Amino acid sequence: MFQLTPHTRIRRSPYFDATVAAGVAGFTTYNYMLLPSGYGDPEGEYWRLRNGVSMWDVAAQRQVEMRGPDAGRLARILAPRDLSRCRAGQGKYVALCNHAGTIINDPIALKLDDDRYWLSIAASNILFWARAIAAERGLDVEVTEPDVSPLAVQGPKAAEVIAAMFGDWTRELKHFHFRRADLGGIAMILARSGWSKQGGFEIYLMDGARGAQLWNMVAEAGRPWGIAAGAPNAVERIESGLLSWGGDTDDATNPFEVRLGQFVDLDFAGADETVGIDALRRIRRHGPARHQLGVILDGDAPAPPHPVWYDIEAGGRKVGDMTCGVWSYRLSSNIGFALIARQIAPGARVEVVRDGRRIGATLTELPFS
Ligand code: THG
Repeated sequence: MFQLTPHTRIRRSPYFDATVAAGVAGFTTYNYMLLPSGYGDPEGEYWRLRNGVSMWDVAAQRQVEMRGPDAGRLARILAPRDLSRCRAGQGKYVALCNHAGTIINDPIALKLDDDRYWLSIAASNILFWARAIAAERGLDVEVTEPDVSPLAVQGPKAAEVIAAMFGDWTRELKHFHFRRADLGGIAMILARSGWSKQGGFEIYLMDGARGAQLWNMVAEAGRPWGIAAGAPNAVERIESGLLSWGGDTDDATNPFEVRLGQFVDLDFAGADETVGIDALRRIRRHGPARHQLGVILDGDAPAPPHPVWYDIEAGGRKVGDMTCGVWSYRLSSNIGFALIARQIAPGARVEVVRDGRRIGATLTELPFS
């Protein structure tokens, strides 16, 4: 195998030393930062997330802060979703699009105050995008990347760990809502969110010098529930149908193709100035060309990692792509997502072309379970 060559351009998270001490086995990069990808026991990490509780360094989910009199207006220009009833302390999942209606990121928008928003971004450069749009529209807003680094606590036992740390009020926190909750003199925000469907929280550390301290506090608080280090889990997220922007999308994917239409509003007050709104209205009128389904491959041996898209064929011609794939420990099958011609329906039989071989497969609705 080969190694990732260090470079100062590829940043370390505030939790870097703690993850190394915890035995991190691999990293990927995300927003120009190292993102741990596992600790050497993929199946154990999966079951801990499903049955217990896991802690993840997700500092690479960087924040784009928009601050100033036009912060709300910039949020509205960037996000085709009605945020007018979003309160301070509330977040919403949004599909940022370019002028063609192509998704360029799928962040959580957090409203901290009327004049202060964060976009908690997936891996694309929204700092540059937001600054460019703000300047072109002549807005009075400052766009920065603050010193904020999320640490996720995910799994059915996450609520116990978080209540032990922060108190019982956290049990009532609604999904995507958040509150300032400093602990041990460390500035942080606690949110109910996270990139799994097993329930959980994200602690947004607001002081990069205190990463090891926060990591150790969570590890200590979680000990009674068997907490251990993990990472955003590909198996769980595919079973649960969560989108990975940039992995499951290409340079022509619009929100309606990948099941994000439910998070897109087209006719709210001020929508006419939102980037991409005309294209999105047109796409909704005509219907998207592709849609996203689950795919279950025939055979019962775990497939190798899935570093590229695989062609999906039906009747001998290409009808779409398999954009991700994993061995599902629960379904005992290789499963993944298909981005495929809209005419092809769930239940259809197709062939996935992997390394020159054709593998029979069945399409299904998402999520798998
Ligand atoms: N947490 C934070 N920042 C993030 C992510 C996160 N930035 C990058 C990436 N993840 C953004 N993408 C997603 C994708 C899906 C969800 C959250 C962020 C998600 N979706 C649920 C769903 O689709 O079922 C719920 C959506 C809803 O009901 O509104 O949770 O994880 N800080």
